[in-house]
Amino acid sequence: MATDHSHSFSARYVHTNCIFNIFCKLRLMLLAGLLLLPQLLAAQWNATVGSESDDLGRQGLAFLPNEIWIHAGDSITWTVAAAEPHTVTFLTDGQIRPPFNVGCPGFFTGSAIFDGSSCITSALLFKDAKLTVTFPVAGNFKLVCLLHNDMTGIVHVLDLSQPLPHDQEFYDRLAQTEGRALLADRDAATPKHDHSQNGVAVGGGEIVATGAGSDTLSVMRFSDPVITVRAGDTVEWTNEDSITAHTVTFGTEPQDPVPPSSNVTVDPDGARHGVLNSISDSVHSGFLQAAPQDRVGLAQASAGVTRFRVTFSKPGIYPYICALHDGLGMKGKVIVLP
Ligand SMILES: [Cu+2]
Repeated sequence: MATDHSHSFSARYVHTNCIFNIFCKLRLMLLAGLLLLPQLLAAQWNATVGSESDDLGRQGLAFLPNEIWIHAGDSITWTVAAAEPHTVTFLTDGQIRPPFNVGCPGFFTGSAIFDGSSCITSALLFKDAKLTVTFPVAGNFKLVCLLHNDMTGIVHVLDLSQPLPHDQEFYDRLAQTEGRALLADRDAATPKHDHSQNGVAVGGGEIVATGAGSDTLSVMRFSDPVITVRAGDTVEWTNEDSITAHTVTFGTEPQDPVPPSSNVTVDPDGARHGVLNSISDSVHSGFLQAAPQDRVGLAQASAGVTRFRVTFSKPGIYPYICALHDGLGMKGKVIVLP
């Protein structure tokens, strides 16, 4: 008992003394610094999501840069840089890909930690929205967007003993170059399978393979935004984008854009078909979208519906939109002459 008492007395004495001793104070600060060192060493990286042309018509669906090397304990902040929304998502290996509005399930807002053991995702992030992810353990982690199938990247998280190949400045430059290169791809918006006299391509796109996954360019435009036909003619729209869904919507926009409106029938070749008898009529194609690519071990996907036809029985001017991308300027007009 006596020893204990004297020990605590002497510790208190030393501690009290320490407050007035400048060297002792420095030693305490050094100790505190050493304890905080791992946090001080952890770096904060920045990356962008998406790129776009000035008129918003070309959207680069990509993580920019597409691949990044960091240390365990570091964080990356992804900021959306385009009008098309995206998610920042890390699923676990073998996890079934969930719909974007379900999350994985649920969503993280602001920040998240990913160590490969349980998934994390943001909700849809619109322009300037961010998600910061901290990676506490080493590993190579696949990054995906739940809205766009072929928009993937990789984060390489290295042990602290490993050197990092690049700095933030390098990634900033790479993000710019990758984003611009994707938008500059000119052949993506050229209609390739226009077999109809009154054909309009609905968007266009290209998937670009990178060492870390894939970037996608989607052109959110109708190839001939104004087309002139005669009463009784049929116009045919074809979605030529590799992954992005579009619609052709005349009149009132439906609540649910996925199915076609009830006045749409199916032609023998699988194309959807509507008839407009007046400029005040409504007709909606529903989602026009390519079938997803098949993969070994998964059920074959059925053929996608990419084509929509509308027959115009009366003269007039018929404006229409893509219900998903009219905000990006995806609008058109059919002028029907007598
Ligand atoms: Cu669209």
